[in-house]
Amino acid sequence: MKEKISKIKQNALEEISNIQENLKGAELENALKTLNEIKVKYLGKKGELTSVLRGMGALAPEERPVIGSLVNEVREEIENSLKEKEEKLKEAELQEKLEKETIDITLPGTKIKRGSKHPVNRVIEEIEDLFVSMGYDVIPGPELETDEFCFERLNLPKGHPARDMQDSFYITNEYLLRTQTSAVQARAMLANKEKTPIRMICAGKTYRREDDATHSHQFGQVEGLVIDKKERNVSLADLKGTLEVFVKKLIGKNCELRFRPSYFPFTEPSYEVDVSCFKCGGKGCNLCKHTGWIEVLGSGIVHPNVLKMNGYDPNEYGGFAFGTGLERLAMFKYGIPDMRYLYANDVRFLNQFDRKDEE
Ligand code: 2NM
Repeated sequence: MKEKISKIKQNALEEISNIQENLKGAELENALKTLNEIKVKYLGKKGELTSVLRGMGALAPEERPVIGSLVNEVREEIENSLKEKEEKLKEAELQEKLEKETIDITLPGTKIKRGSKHPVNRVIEEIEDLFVSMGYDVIPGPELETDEFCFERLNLPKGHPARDMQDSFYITNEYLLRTQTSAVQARAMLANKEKTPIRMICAGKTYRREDDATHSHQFGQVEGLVIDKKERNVSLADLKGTLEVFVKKLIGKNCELRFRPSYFPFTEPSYEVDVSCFKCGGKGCNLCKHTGWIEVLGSGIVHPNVLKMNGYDPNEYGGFAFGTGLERLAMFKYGIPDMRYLYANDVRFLNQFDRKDEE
């Protein structure tokens, strides 16, 4: 019996070592196949070593454990030898692959298509960067607002024409889509509880019930607010200087600003701000309707009622505010002739605003 087992071992190991290692292609494949056949021949269910175990019943009881452990030893040796050979053959297989599969790195790559930032979002980011550089905070707020923050606390009491149901998207009697981002400023003032200074801007989507060639039911707004103690003298001069920096950064260094008296419910006095026409330089053209000026901003000194209603004593605190529409700024900045391009989501339009200037 022992002899038979040692013969099996000798044969198996010999057959395994007979398999060459530096093979290629079909020969390599055949060698792997042969290796598997050897495994089945000796170690398989009907294999030679297995049949020795089966025949153990005929042995004397005291011989069984001796033969059993010998068979196990031999099985382990054959398994190890198989494994070693298999690793060598696999290694040869990999080597062959590496030699065959060369990559030509001089071929042109596949270009990955990337999206582009929407021009309105570009304008928002430019404005936010500018104001952050002047010490302002960028404050977000909800698009679904309450009547209280959108109107009441901004000095637009019930019955004011701006609150007309025809002009706003009311969800319930209390909730509506914000018609202006100033609602966020009211929230910020109330949350700060007379802490100063407040220097903030808020940019985002606003909604009104109108839709024609120059109005969309959804539009972008940015508004700014500065509040400080009275003795720090935040004045119209500061408002003027701030808006000059703002407009010159967005529209061009060489433009001039003009402040015209106007009316807003949340500021007193109020001003509309015009910029000298950047198309004709102020001579008069179709863009400025032959006036030489283009309206770009609304602004003013924060109304005492607004301060009072949002937790700041108007005898002790004061400041300025301003606001503007983002679509018009984007149109001016990029020379976009029709506002509707901004909403059409036509990739031929949007692709023109790729990220080249950011890289
Ligand atoms: C504008 C024009 C003038 C404004 C006022 C306020 C606040 F919070 F102080 F009441 N925020 N924004 C304001 C003032 C906005 O947009 C044309």
